[in-house]
Amino acid sequence: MSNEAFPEIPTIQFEGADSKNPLSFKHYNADEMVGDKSMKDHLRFSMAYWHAMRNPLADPFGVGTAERPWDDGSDSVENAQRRVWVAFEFMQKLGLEYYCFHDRDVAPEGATLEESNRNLDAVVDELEKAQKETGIKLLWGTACLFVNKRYNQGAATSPFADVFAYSAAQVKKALEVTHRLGGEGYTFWGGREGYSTLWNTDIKREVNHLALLLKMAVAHKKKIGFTGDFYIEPKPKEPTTHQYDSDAAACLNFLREHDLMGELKLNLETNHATLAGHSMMHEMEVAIAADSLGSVDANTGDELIGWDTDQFPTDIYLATKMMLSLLKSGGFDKGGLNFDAKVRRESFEPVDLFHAHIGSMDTFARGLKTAHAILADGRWQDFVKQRYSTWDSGIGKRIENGEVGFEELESYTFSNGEPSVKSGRQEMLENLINDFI
Ligand code: XUL
Ligand code: CO
Repeated sequence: MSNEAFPEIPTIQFEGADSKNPLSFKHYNADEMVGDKSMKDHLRFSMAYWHAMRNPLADPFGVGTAERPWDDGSDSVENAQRRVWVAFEFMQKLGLEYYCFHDRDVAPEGATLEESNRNLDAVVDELEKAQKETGIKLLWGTACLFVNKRYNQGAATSPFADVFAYSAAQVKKALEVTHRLGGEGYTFWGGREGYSTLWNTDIKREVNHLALLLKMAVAHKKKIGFTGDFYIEPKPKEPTTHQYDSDAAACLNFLREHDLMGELKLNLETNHATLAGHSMMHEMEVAIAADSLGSVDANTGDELIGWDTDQFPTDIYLATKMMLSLLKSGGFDKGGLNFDAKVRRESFEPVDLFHAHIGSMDTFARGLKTAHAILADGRWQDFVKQRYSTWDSGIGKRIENGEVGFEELESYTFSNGEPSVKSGRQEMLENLINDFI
């Protein structure tokens, strides 16, 4: 018997747009150059361990449906170690060069923190071996501070100091194993760092505690010599009624208030942007404007369902917009596109995990090529540059340089008269973008 988990599924190849083979890439051609980088180096695709390997595909009304024949269903360390090799076979067959994990997705939680740490070390031994054997790398690690009952009222923002202490100890270990595995980043998603009701909540104290935990993490990062990037992942709600890291702007404001700008960037997730009432392009542009775009959790929501459905992204227009923002900002440094997405409960067979990743990788390949073509054409950026050209000389330049105040602008306007204002040409620009899709 083969010890492969997916014996029927070959390594997925690029076969081009005319291929009828659903287990092939139609657009993602890893080594094809787009501008000065290969597709794989632009996109830096990553598998989310928690969804691809651990999601049972349950919903609030029904049990998990996922068929995962390699998994014995137990919470043993041996099962977790076996699963590592399944994950790496899966990533190799798809050409995914990165993965992301929470401490508790890869290894079972024990009865004490010491036991949890031992379990984690035993699985990290396997992850380290598998990384060496395959060349697959860790994009980022994180600590799961939201599943265990102790975190029901928050982790760093729990009203109970001992819970804060436990969280800090858990983050310390997760950071150390991320460092050991050569992770390029470390993410903080504040799953329960918010409130369910304001009747029992001291916001000022809680938010200060969150900043304290992050400052301790920054200090520990320096102490152990971890050179990866730190990210905060915004999300406005779910499971809490309100999460403090609600969107990119709120996170940036929090970082500025607590002197943490420059220490943490943002890991933006498409479905979280939607839940915040923003487009993903908005979130990306806000982060880029503050030099704080770190990484992306690529998925999509459903306009008709109000929660975080974490679907695999297949919308080429959305991917084009994301790639435009990304390329314009100079591309990923240590971040990547992590598929924080799950197959539908109805898509319960192992092969569905392949279809899902193939579709999204092809979608982003198309988005990348389209965005590159738009930027190479130049008309879009030229329009935007021209729109602001009155700031490049004359009175605009003097205002930007801080050389004039109200008095000068009053006398300028007395002599200049009514300003000349031109059309924003929204429809023309929308048509221009569509010409490339
Ligand atoms: C939850 C979510 C998390 C983070 C990591 O909505 O996105 O999986 O990405 O904790
Ligand atoms: Co996420």
